[in-house]
Amino acid sequence: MLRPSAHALRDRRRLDGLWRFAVDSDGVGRDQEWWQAPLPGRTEIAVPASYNDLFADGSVRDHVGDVWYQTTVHVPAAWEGQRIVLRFDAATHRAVAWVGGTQVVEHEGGYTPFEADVTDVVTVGADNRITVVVDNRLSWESVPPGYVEQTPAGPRQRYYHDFFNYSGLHRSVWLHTTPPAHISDITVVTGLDGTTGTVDYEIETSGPAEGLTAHVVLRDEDGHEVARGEGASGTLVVDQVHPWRPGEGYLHRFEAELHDSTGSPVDAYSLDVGVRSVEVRGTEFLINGEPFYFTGFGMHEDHSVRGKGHDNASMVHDFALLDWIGANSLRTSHYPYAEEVLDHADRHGIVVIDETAAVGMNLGLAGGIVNAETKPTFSANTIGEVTQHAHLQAIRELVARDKNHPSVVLWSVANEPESDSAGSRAYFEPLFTETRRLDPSRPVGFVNVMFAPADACVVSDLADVVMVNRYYGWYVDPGDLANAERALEDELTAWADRHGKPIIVTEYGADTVAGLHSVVPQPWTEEYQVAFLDVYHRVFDRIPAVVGEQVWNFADFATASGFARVQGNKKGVFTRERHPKAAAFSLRERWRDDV
Ligand code: GCB
Repeated sequence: MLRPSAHALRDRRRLDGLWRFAVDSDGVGRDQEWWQAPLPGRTEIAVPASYNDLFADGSVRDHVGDVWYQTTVHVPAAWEGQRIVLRFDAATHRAVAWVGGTQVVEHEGGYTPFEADVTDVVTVGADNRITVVVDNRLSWESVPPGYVEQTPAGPRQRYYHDFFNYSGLHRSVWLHTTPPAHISDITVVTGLDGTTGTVDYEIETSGPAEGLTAHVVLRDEDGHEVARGEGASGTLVVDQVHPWRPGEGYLHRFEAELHDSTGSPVDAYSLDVGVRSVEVRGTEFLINGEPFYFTGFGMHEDHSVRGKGHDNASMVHDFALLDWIGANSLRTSHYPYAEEVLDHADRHGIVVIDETAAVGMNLGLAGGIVNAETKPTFSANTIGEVTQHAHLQAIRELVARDKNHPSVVLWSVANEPESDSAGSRAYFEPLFTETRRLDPSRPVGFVNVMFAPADACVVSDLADVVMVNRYYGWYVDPGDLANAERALEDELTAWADRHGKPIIVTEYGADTVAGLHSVVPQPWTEEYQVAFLDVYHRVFDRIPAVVGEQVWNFADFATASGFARVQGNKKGVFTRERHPKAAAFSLRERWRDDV
């Protein structure tokens, strides 16, 4: 599915702004067919944004179930004869949309785009009403999983992951056109051999595309043509190529056109392409054939007021802070981020570990802490076959969306699932196979939890890279950094010895309330966070198989309520407002050569 584009043959309208909004507290909107008329009430909402924190109302923040969005859009008369598409960049966690009285699409999964061909449904040259219902419930069949508990005070959403269940239309909504015969998908896979770059491409077309031929041109950043080709697939070869590399997001422009038999273009689509290679060799992670060491963070799409709503100003600022601190990478913990984030990473040479929304698949853990759960994680009544299908679909949609981003170097199929049981192996094996089938060009991994060390984990051998989250000195031996250092070194050494793969420590961190201090490092103080990270860094520097360090977390973030959370998770190196804690300065010294 290609993103909306605007040029002589295509057009697009972003439908962001203020929409009508109704919280369906009684769950009656579907029966009463709320899409048939203006929504009840006079509430307005900003799109994109999570709805939870926009109103000074706890019942909206913690609402479980449907909310409704509605807007009216004028479809230009000039769009007559074009294929008209309604697209949602994301709706968390599932949605149904109508144009006027006609249902046009439904979608499951909160962080990937979906669209509907509405050519025959919209009235061109007139106003059209669009209504969307968004359901935020998590179940054993959703990714991520959860369940709704009926309590005496009403339904409560329970889940096992450690971030707030922000919901709604988090990203842009679009109405756009393509010609009837059009380019429907493009896949590029790049390679680099010495100074020669290759771009394998494949173009899919839809509609009455008979007799049409595809023509492609590759241009460098100055607009000079460096290669051209003809046909729906092929390989472009570029001598003396300027590669994409970490820290320098050099991009080529791949321009595809469909021509009719007279040679006139009937459709065109362009993509930014970074020519680079990725390979795991022994315990090394190679980008362009050179060993790469990841520095950076597990992040969250999380800001005050707008929650998980994408916003370019905040994104630019977050990337400026990554640059300031010397981070060269990030993990999209724990769900696919807005595509704008990947575009930005592409352009700025930030390396991305791209993760699905499969988090909280471990009933022994809840909200980051050990959970006295008696239910098994993988079973017919909890995470089972239906979840696995949803998970496979989530992987397909993630790879389809992000396959062309040079910044993405590694797929993460899940964060901290149970991985030491026969059930976990049976659950995960098909997911790895499918990810590799969809994209043989990138390594695949998952993020291992502390309960499944090197000799107990039965999933890690399926992965190309070992990714581990560890909290010695926090959840284990809190306050005791001397023992934490020993235990961490022992464990990482065991991983290196047993698996012989590159190790990326994708989480390590300590909750820190900005402004709390102590002379002797004590948990929750800024001094402790600095000392804690120092211990980990000493250990990483002693183990050659460790090829990456991503601190948990970039910034403080909202979570469900819990006695171990102080208005959210405080492991940020920046506060939620993006003010630096002391650790930000010590990381900057470690990660930047010039400080
Ligand atoms: C983890 C999880 C992350 C939590 C973190 C914590 O292992 O992957 O989502 O937020 O621990 O702070 O507990």
